[in-house]
Amino acid sequence: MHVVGTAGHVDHGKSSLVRALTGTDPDRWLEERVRGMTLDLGFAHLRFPDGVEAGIVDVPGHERFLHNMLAGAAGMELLLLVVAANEGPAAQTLEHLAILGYLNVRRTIVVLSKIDLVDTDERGLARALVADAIRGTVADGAPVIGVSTRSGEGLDELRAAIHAALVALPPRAPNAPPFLPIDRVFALAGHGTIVTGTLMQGQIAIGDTLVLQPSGRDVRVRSLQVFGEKHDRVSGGMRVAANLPGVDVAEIARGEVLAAPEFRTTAAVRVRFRPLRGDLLGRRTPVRAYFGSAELLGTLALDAPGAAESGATLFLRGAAAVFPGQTFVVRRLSPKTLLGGGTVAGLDAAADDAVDAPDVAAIRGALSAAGLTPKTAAELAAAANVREQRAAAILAELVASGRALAVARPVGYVDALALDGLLARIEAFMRVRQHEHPWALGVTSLAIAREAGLAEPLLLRLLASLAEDGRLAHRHGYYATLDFAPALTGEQRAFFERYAAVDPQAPAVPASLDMLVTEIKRAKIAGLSQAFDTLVATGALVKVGGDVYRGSQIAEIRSRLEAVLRRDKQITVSGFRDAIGSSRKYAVPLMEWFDANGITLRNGDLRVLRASAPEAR
Ligand SMILES: Nc1nc2c(ncn2[C@@H]2O[C@H](COP(=O)(O)OP(=O)(O)OP(=O)(O)O)[C@@H](O)[C@H]2O)c(=O)[nH]1
Ligand SMILES: [Mg+2]
Repeated sequence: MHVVGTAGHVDHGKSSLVRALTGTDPDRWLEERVRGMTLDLGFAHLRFPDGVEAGIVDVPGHERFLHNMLAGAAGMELLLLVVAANEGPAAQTLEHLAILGYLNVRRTIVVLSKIDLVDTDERGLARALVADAIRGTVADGAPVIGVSTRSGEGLDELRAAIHAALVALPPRAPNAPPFLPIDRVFALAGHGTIVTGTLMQGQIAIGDTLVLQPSGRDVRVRSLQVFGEKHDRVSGGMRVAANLPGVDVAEIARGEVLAAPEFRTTAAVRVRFRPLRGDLLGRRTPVRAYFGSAELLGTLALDAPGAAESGATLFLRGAAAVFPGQTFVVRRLSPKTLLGGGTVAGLDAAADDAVDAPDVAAIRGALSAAGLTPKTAAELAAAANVREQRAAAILAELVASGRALAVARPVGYVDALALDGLLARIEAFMRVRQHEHPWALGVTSLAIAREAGLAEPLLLRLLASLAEDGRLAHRHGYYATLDFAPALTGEQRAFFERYAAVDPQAPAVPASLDMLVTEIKRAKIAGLSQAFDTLVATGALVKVGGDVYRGSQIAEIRSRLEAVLRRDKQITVSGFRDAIGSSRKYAVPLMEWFDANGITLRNGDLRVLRASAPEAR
């Protein structure tokens, strides 16, 4: 048996399709039926006359419920990507595709839904848009079938395609130890606790003793069902309901695993990781990781940041059960964008043993108790009742594995998770500010300190550590998220085009700073002075004494200056003035600016080129 999953944008007709294929409404909650929207995973049983069968997992399309979609996505083998013919691919069509590209999907069928709402021309357009959207994704090359649940058009063709795909899917590792991520827990009167999930591998039989992980609790399987039918034995790919006597419903939650005793839990997972985009991840990134039906907080430590694929260690906040080859995805803490995914390579035994050692646990406890206040190795040694030399060695290892961070001035250590929490709050704040003031260079440490409720000197030490680790950007005294680049509004750009543009008749003549300041005040355009600072910081405008040049003017003036210096070896101010076709009024401050910026060296009335002059931009 195999698991078929739906995916696609909100309202594109996923649940209607499951209903049309199986007769079961996957929207099992009253609220879902009232709102006409899927909030959580739904399940249905698909059966063919010849005995071929599958479980269908229906997911919510709304981005607010993406965590629920993720809890169901890991089990999917055959994907029904639902795209409404009248709307075409939309945001969550693409997001779901990106997520599923990291998981276990083996085959895809694209369902062009609501086909009754479009005419022949629009069908052609919808097909072209779909072909474009799936190129290079897990759905590349998938058949596209137009379907209407209203008229029934295309349903037979879709059933036949699903049947053919199911028959061709390979079985799921029947001899591997069983591993069942739990996605639902409920109590059944007279039976006790029932857990349900997709059995990812192996087999379970009545009477088996399994372990609930990560709690480590032993449980005996009293009875098994697959879509309401009793089974003595179930195997990989089935949607399983297991009755676990002696366990209270309140003791189990989605995200836990019902697994064979072979599985150990670990807080450090070695993985092969493929980033969605290489440029957004530093060496260490706090993440939400999705394994099976679980959402786990942790830190992703990349061996090779920037590489298309890299070994990595995922340090989890708590221990989890995983198996080698298991797929996963990670999202950023805030905003929760997809960062990438991969497969489990193994458990990081070395890191795990370190966690288990009592003196390491004591140091970590002392770190965690200190929250965001950096502590020295000596302070932590005293708090943990550990020799200082041993504390220093443990701290070095915790820093190397991303579980603690070192801060400077004075040297101290902070718990990585406390800092992750702070970073998530800071990032959320920066994103709001960057959205409101896209022209600004970023946010000041003072504003962040106020937002975070921390003293600025402490915050500056923490920010420096975060910036050094490549987890936020620190440029020109401002802090920003890594992906942020300031951009002026059209109105602001028009202003500077008007008041600071190069005069083509007099290319070496600048605008006056006084004039600009007056005009900035007069214009009453929002954010204009910040936009000016941004242009100066990024080199688009250059302040030279009381004058403002365009960056391109300075580059041109510099190349003329260097041409003369290469020819004559030296230059006077009047020689410079003539070379650039300007007046003495501008030439003197310009020469001083070139001195100050390490390009020329003054020797009496003469200037020479510095051997160490920086590269021209
Ligand atoms: N005309 C037409 N409408 C359809 C068809 N299929 C679904 N709809 C309508 O589209 C709306 C959304 O359908 P759902 O099946 O709830 O969509 P969904 O993809 O499950 O939505 P979420 O689970 O919230 O992401 C409902 O009003 C359906 O009646 C179809 O084939 N034709
Ligand atoms: Mg739905």
